[in-house]
Amino acid sequence: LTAQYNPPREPELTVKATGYQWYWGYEYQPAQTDAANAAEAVSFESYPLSEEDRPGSGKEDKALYPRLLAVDNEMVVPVGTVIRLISTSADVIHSFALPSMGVKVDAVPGRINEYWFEPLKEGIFYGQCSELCGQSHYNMPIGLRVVSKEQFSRWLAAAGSDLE
Ligand SMILES: [Cu+2]
Repeated sequence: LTAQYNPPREPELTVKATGYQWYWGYEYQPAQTDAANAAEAVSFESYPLSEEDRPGSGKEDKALYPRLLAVDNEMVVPVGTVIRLISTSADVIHSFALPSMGVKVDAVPGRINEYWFEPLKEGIFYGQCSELCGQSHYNMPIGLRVVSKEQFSRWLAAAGSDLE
């Protein structure tokens, strides 16, 4: 079990996913070894995409942005990178489940759970809260956007100012 848990390489990026009733908050923690990125952590909230927001956000394509899965701000990560995912909750127990990445980790208030994954191709992937957490349990999706490393650096640099 210990061998299964250990990541294959040192994680290059740590993202904290916090469950709230009923949305997710993401916080990017710069790698300690990477002085250039150490400036500031980026954090933002990710809400389910409402029907009214589809046209304004350019997310009208329901094949790419499906009902009950699409979000306003995706969690963005670079392809081919070992990502440490840490998860907790600010209220009740949620669970961060992203089947295409083999990720399912409980988000428990007062605890930090840790997992890792490595996306191997670019694209958009979806997951859902997998712990019954109240009225809108069904509607707090997880949207993951996997981009090239170069796109990711640009996104991260812009995110600090754009998303706050
Ligand atoms: Cu939940």
